[in-house]
Amino acid sequence: MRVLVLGGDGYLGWPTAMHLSARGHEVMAVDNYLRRNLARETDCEILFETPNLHQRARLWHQHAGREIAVRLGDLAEWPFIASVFEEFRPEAIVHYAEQPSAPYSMLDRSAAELTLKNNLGVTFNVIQAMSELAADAHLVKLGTMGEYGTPNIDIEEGWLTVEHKGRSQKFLYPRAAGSLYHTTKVLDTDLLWFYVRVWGLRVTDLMQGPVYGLETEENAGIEALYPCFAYDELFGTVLNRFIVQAVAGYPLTVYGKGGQTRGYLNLKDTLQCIRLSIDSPAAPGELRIFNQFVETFSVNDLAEKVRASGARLGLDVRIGRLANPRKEMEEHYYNPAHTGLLELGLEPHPLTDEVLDGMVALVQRYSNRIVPDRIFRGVAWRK
Ligand code: USQ
Repeated sequence: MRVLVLGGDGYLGWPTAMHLSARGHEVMAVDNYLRRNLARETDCEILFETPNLHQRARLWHQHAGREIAVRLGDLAEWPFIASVFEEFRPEAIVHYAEQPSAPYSMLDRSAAELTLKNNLGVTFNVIQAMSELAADAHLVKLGTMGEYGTPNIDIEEGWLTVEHKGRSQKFLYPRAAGSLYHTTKVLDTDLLWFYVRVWGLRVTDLMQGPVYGLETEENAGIEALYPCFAYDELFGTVLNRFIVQAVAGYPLTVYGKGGQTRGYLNLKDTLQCIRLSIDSPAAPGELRIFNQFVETFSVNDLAEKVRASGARLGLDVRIGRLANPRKEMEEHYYNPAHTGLLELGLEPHPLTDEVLDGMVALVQRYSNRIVPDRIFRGVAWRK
């Protein structure tokens, strides 16, 4: 299949491009380096050297004998996205092309505006480009488990049937996001649902939890093909951050009471979920929603696991307790359904001791690159 990977330079985008290419899809990766530029502007550079997309595509070709086409430009600009769709005529589109950080979206007014305009603007343009130039293509859109928030009832997979005064109707499950970033994903879902209803688009919206990990089948042992692994407060996800903190001897930055529970998954499982979604597309006029995670953990669970892993590897890991810079529930009920992707064939990689020790040991090899100043700044959810 011809698969467009939008946001193909990112933590998930580049591994996805390689994974789909390795499985015989014709892949074009598109990016405008927004994520790289924001990291540079905010002094949040990542742990590994990541060559630019053209260089990585060349390395991939040398390594795997397969081509990944690369286009650089801003998908929020109509002439650019239209030229990409006209040239490539995608059969599937994987849409990661969004500002992905909750703390960045809460940094200040201009960061919030960038997040809102970029995320909604790109999703809108993707919808328009599909309708005009790739009407039968299937969109695989990355949403987030954070769209649901932490309600005091079970979270269903995207939809909820409501009984009211003797009648019933299926609605999008209620959303209550905890940051502006997460709210843009709620707005994306609403936009997609509208155009699915009126134009019959085919869409899979993946409600993904925080991802951890580094190595995949395609990049194992090749640093230049590693994803952009962030450990700073703005762009790093919590487990990746804790691993780096453990190696740096920095007390683990548990926010508040640490009972915040989320659904986590290994980067390898993100790749499987995307591939499985592409291989069995949504029908025309269907908004299919999957909850994309493998296991739930609280922040305290993760901190304990990293402390134990450190002990096995000779590191003395301390757990710190910080006043929570975010506005979120620190003790709450959390029971989300996640059967859809398992039914499609997902074979989960759980967070075993061996997997965690492997990640810690890998980061230990690069410990001299860690800049402790990047670990915590306290970007607060204030008014
Ligand atoms: N947390 C800490 N200490 C830290 C960092 C985070 O206690 O040093 C806590 C946060 O307060 C939160 C939880 O860990 O309760 C997860 O935080 P995170 O930074 O790993 O995840 P989040 O900001 O929600 O965003 C990440 C990705 C985002 C994705 C989302 C999935 O950056 O792109 O959509 O995970 S989810 O969390 O399910 O919404």
